[in-house]
Amino acid sequence: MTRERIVAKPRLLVPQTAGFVYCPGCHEPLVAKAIAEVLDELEMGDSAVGVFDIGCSSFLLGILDIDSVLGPHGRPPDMATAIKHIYPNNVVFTVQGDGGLLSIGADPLMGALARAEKITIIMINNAVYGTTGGQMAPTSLAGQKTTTTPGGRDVSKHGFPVHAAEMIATFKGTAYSVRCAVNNPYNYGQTRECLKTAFAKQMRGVGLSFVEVLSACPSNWHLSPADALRWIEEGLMLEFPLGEFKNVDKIE
Ligand SMILES: Cc1ncc(C[n+]2csc(CCOP(=O)(O)OP(=O)(O)O)c2C)c(N)n1
Ligand code: SF4
Ligand SMILES: [Mg+2]
Repeated sequence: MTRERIVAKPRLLVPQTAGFVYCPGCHEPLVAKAIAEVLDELEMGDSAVGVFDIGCSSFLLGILDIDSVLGPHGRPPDMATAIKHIYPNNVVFTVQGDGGLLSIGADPLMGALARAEKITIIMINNAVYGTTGGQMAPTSLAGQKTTTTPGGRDVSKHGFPVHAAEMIATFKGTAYSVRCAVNNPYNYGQTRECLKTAFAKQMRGVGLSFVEVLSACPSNWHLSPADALRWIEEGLMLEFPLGEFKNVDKIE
């Protein structure tokens, strides 16, 4: 009987011999795996450049086996812009947290959107500042307890959650804007398809592409990995519905 290998470690993932840096139940490694699989499938591993932000996405530097650089907090869209202008034939993407992209990095994001840069921005929406201990992020839900909102996010004082994928879709220079999740095999597969589309829009020079991924942070949600998985569906997805908010092949 011949045996066919149907599952293997993605080629572009670096073996974590010294231990794994992500917390148990974190979804960011799944996003890394999806990126690695898609780049390999598209044969873009040698030409991809990842620009990672300060935050838990900085761990991707040692996880994805591609050319990559770490930006000052919030600045990856500026760095990706520069890299893309110098190397227009390479696929250039950022991976950033919701804090990094939408609060300290709001200015670089706005600039890249306004200029319609041909880059891909991937945002991990875990509804907190994960790395620094679970402070309120722009995406924290109304009523969500965080270290800076111990009584729960009070929208009359702290404002409302920011819907990045919907907002980015309103920019003329955006070719593609989508919200995904990796909480079950079906959604993981969809995320892979979204990443493929986002990279394709960039390489066809259509415009900026954006992929938001809902991602569990069990450590700062103070939930077990299993309960965190449930809260993705019962909490986050109610505020942040999955779906495509823009998908065009030409910007006119
Ligand atoms: C200029 C600057 N300001 C603040 C910090 C502290 N800091 C590091 S990571 C972080 C927040 C990260 O949250 P997010 O971007 O949501 O990423 P996550 O860790 O949740 O993946 C902050 C405020 C910093 N490193 N540099
Ligand atoms: S702090 Fe949260 S986002 Fe960061 S590695 Fe741990 S679970 Fe993941
Ligand atoms: Mg975050």
